[in-house]
Amino acid sequence: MSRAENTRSFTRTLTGGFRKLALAAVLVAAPAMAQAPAAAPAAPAAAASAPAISAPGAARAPDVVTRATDTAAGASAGAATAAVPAAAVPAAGGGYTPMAPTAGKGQPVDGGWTFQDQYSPIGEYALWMHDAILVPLITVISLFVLILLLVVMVRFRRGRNQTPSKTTHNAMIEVVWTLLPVLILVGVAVPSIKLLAKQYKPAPANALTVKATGNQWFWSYSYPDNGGLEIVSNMLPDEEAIKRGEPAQLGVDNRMVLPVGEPIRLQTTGADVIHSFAVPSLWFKLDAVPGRINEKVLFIKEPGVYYGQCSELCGARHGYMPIAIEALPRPQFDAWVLAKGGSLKSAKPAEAAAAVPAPAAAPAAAASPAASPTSGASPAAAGASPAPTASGAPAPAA
Ligand SMILES: [Cu+2]
Repeated sequence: MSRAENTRSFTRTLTGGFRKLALAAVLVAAPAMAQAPAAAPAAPAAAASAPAISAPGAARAPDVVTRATDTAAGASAGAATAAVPAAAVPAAGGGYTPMAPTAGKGQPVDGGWTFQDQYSPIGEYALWMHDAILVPLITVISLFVLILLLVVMVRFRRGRNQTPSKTTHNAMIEVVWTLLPVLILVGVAVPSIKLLAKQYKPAPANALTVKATGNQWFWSYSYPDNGGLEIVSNMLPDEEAIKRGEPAQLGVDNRMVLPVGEPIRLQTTGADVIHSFAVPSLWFKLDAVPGRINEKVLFIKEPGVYYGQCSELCGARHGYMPIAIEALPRPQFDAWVLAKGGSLKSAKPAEAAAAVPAPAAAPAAAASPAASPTSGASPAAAGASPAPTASGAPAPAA
């Protein structure tokens, strides 16, 4: 073999090996990467140019009603009417006061460089995988390759190595550099696929259903299990957020309130363009796509306020549609629902059906009079099917 041929065969061996490695690495890393956390809040530069932010305080209740009616592809007329008592009750003095956020919990921290602390079981598992497996592995491999490069550069430099070796094959080394990466990747694949499977696990049938609709540029939340309650959530102006003790550009006028310690079926859809509902500290990110409903389980371990942002470039004010989730123990959540004019899931089917103005819900509930209170009204009102519900499935008009 000539020297040129030697070099060519050596290069072929190397590139073939690298191609296999790269493919395997992509396969293994993909599930983990899919959940990369949302970036820190957007730069404050354009905050002042926000023209459409709702007026805080006294103006809140009428604002909610107008917004709900205005929502282009959103709520039906019936749902808009349902929003009236929802907004009017707290304005008249309901028992709910928004929880004060805890600094550093559920929100970005100054100088933060890694994931936010996690408050869901899946988030804790994912964070463990990142901290205990991925980062140490990446560090060890990078250092190992760096040391090998340095050794080669020094020991085999031209000055010290006038007549290069003509070795082309070494069975032992080739077996090792193929097997070792395969074993490492299999080792990473086990927790990685486990994490992926956890995230795909559907919610139990009796889980509370909540739907988040992305609009240009605010979020609206509907609670089909709670009488079709509708909440419209707009970002607070910076001064107002700071006055209320909330992080600027993350605070909102009306939060998404959820119960803690139970699985929640969180559905997302888009009213106009694709948005993405993302809350880093709860390890939750799900695209909100017009014309379809995505769903994923959300489980919050402890009460608190958790902030997130729209994470899909959705237009000019994409950076100004934050998400604020307030997690409360079940009794306080129920009290919030009642204060907002909603009904509880365990209410009698007849009542629940009456409270839901969707034409689809009423016949469904009537057709199954023998159904138990829990199973009666909920599936029809749950909005799990693409059929129109009180909360307004995405209109195909968009
Ligand atoms: Cu968006």
